[in-house]
Amino acid sequence: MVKEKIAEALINGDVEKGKELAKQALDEGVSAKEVLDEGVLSGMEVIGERFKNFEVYIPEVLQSAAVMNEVMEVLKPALAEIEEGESSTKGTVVLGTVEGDMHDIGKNLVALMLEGAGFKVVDIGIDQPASKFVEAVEKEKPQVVGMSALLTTTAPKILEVEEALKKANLRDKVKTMAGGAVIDQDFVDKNGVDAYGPSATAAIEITQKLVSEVKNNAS
Ligand code: B1M
Repeated sequence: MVKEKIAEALINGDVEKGKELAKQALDEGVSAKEVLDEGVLSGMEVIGERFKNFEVYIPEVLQSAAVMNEVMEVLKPALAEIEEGESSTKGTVVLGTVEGDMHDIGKNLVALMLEGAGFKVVDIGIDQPASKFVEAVEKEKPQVVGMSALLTTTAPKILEVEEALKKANLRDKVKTMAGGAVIDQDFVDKNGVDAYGPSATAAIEITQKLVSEVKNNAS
């Protein structure tokens, strides 16, 4: 019940209610993951649908995103605890939203979950051209490069990152992962990306696997 109410608060853009309910849920023993999946993300799904159908507009979407960020602040310590317990292999991930794309809610969630799981996340931000991904890889020497894209028009930018990494002779030193509303398994299979991240929680296990592969190749 409290999870549905959190989704409702998110849909209504009610920050205070969202925070209060998230605290209540944790106090009642609801897991942070359940609050995330069945409260926050299901609320965001409804907003996404309404945005698509022109039932709500940019200000409402941003208000819901603000509720989501505040609720995530409440959940953060509990999420970090869960994930730390589950993680074993650590590594570095360079993460960004590709050029032309301003969406960062999903990327931030991925960063939060990966950090909680013990990975070092170098978040290069939104609207990042391929050259910035390359620079970050040269500087940070990550095992994984994560790319987020939410628009049909920006998904091809993922290929530009792949090409730029090849040109800089870095592609065989890293594994790549892509996610976001317009990305699916078929897209990554056809475009030479190493892995598809369907969700922030799935991204943890996938990153774990990719880091292990890179470390095994190096040894
Ligand atoms: Co935008 N937008 N938006 N938008 N927006 C979508 C993506 C859209 C699908 C809505 C729709 O029409 N149905 C549509 C894209 C259509 C398309 O191209 N196929 C769209 C559009 C058209 C636009 C604009 C062009 C609208 C306009 O101005 N006319 C414009 C573009 C701006 C730009 O980027 N250049 C725009 C603007 C905006 C806002 C600014 C209002 C806002 C973004 C705010 C922000 O991010 N700070 C916004 C939002 C919020 C959305 C929707 C409603 C929600 C996206 C979101 O945050 N979801 C979205 C509709 C939708 O996705 N159904 C929509 C919640 C988030 C937790 O999910 O990002 O999918 P998501 O991330 C998930 C997974 O995908 C995964 O993990 C996350 C958590 O589980 N994941 C990864 C994501 N990245 C990953 C990376 C990984 C692994 C997993 O590894 C690296």
